[in-house]
Amino acid sequence: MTDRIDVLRLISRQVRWLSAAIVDAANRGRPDDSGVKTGGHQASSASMVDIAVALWFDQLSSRDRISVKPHASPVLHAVNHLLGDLDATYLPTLRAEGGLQSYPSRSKDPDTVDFSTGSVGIGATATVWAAIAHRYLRSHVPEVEPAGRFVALLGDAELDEGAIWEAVADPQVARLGEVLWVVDMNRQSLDRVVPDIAIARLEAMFEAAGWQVLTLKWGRLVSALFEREGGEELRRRLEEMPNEEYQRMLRVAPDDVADRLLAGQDGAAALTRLVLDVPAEQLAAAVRDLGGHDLGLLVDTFAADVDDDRPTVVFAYTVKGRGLPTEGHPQNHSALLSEEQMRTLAHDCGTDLDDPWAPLEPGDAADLCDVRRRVLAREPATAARRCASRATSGTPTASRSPPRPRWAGS
Ligand SMILES: Cc1ncc(C[n+]2csc(CCOP(=O)(O)OP(=O)(O)O)c2C)c(N)n1
Ligand SMILES: [Mg+2]
Repeated sequence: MTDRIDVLRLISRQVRWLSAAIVDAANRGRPDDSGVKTGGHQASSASMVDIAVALWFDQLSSRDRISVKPHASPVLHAVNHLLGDLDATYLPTLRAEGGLQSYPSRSKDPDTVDFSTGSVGIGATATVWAAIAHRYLRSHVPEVEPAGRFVALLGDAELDEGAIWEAVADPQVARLGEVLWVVDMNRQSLDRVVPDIAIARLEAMFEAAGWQVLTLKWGRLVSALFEREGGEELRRRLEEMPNEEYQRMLRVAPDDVADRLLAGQDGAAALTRLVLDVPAEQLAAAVRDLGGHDLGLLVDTFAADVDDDRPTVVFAYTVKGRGLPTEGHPQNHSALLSEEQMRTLAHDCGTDLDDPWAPLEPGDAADLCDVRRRVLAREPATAARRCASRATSGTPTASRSPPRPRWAGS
């Protein structure tokens, strides 16, 4: 039996593959004469894969509702596909008429989407207003069932939006323990590496508004190096490095990482000893070991550290384009992988570009998908919802067509 986190890693690899392949199929796979590319966001998706996998494949319950940053819609569809909620025939249809929408859409996408997103910031705040609306309904309509968590997965540039701060600072919101926001801190926006995200200021703003703030900066691999002699110096070097320099370091060959770390560090004897002692591949893995990619750390944090009596924001540090050849590149926002790059990615992910939607081989990862499909199966919306709707609108809703059942198999 494979370790639980190793199984999550296998699923993460498959979600990384599928989300890149969904965008690839929409572009290279659907040539069109207009000369205008279809587009899609492989790097924004790759950044959020591990956070999504930790939630859907370990943490979420069927009562939870989740909002996904607009440019990670391929991740949402890849997850829904693995959970049996989206047929493979839809996977090549991103941005095609009648197909998967550019951004998650409750009304137009064929699979389960809890919140429509697209205008950055708004989708995240919808979780807050949904939590308040649900509390109101529960207090007025006894049949309304308890909610789970209202979760938002945000891009870090969404924190530039005024709508976010209007929601964060609302006095009612500080009591909403069911709200959980996870910020994909890739420190990149549309077309630049954000030079100074002023994370401490953002943390203080959430804290001042009564939120619990959890920051997952480093994963457990590099944290173990921080414990060794010279480790404190390594941490300081990494944390004081400007984001541009950090992201450049991610793009050099493993053999060159030590030189990058030691550049300008003359006389740092303990740091030099540590860096030269760690094998190059391990050092390259360690410098990109950010909290938002450490599946064990993510599931433990979601399971144990999130308070129930106030909203929580998790700042999960990530690399934009994680695992893709565009990893950490300042111009990667809309970059599309070439056929050759897709072939290499397929190989790295244990799959085949010529059979991109092949299901997972029978085994632990496929079994976990089945288990999670059953756990996340939702009851079709029933009388309580219709009753709640009547209570608030004053009009009967029986003549409306019944809401479509969610999760396949439910
Ligand atoms: C209200 C609004 N303003 C601007 C945009 C254009 N826009 C699309 S994505 C984005 C930011 C992307 O950065 P981030 O949220 O950090 O996500 P990432 O791609 O880095 O994962 C912006 C400004 C938008 N969609 N909505
Ligand atoms: Mg970003």
